[in-house]
Amino acid sequence: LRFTEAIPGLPVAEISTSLATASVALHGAHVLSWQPAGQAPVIWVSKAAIFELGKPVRGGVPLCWPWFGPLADKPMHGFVRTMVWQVRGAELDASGQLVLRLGISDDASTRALWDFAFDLELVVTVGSTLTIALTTRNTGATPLSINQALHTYFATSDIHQTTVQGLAGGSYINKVQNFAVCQQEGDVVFTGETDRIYTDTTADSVIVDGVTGRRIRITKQGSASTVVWNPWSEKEKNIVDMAAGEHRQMLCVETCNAGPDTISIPAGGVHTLAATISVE
Ligand code: TA6
Repeated sequence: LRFTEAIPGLPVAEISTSLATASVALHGAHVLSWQPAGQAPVIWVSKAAIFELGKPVRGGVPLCWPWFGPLADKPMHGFVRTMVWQVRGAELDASGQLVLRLGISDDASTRALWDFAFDLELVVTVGSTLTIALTTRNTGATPLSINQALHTYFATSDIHQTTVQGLAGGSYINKVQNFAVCQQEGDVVFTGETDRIYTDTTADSVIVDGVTGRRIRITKQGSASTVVWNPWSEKEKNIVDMAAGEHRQMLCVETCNAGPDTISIPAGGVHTLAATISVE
């Protein structure tokens, strides 16, 4: 583990073990890459991504918290993806995985946007699997109500030949159809802009890359909703930090507490949202 600062003010933890390489920016506690030994990169970052203090990064694993999506005149997807997090610890566990702990808690800037006391800790466990666990602790005297997402961008060879298994039979809120509630029949396939909150699902999702045959499994905890997103060719043009045609090589499958899956945390209580990503 070493910290680099290619861009002043934006330190990145670079992790390299016999099991995998990974990088995590302290800005946003943002996982930027993970590559298990012998595998192609699993996480996608745009070639046009902007690395600047206060700006979210297009790709990797942005943390959406304490709300998901837009909220009045406040920052989209909450405010912690653009805060600078503190390193709370880094150690190798018994199986040779590097465990990195980052944290933040409320301060004047967070209170101005959301007037609650909290402590947030992100534990990233880098090995032949990748586990990302975000723990919210209510350090105040009143209950907290949150929505959140591990807004994970995955790399794929060709979105037209990519499917997502594990969501069949479930219902979803279709953001590209005026929030209509729809039913998922069979695997998810991509034929246009896709922006869906699958509600009431705790199941694993498996991304199948039809070109390479690679399967990426996402196992989750503390989550009853999954978001699937691809902006497709038209929306992509309006996203300044995405290059032309890049929607073909990415998709987001997000471990969430989104939509009706809202989490209430009593004073002194704790909730952990976690995803384990493995390659099959
Ligand atoms: O998770 C899907 C989504 O909420 C989409 O609606 C889309 O806007 C995306 O997130 C990206 O949001 P961002 O603020 O990172 O541009």
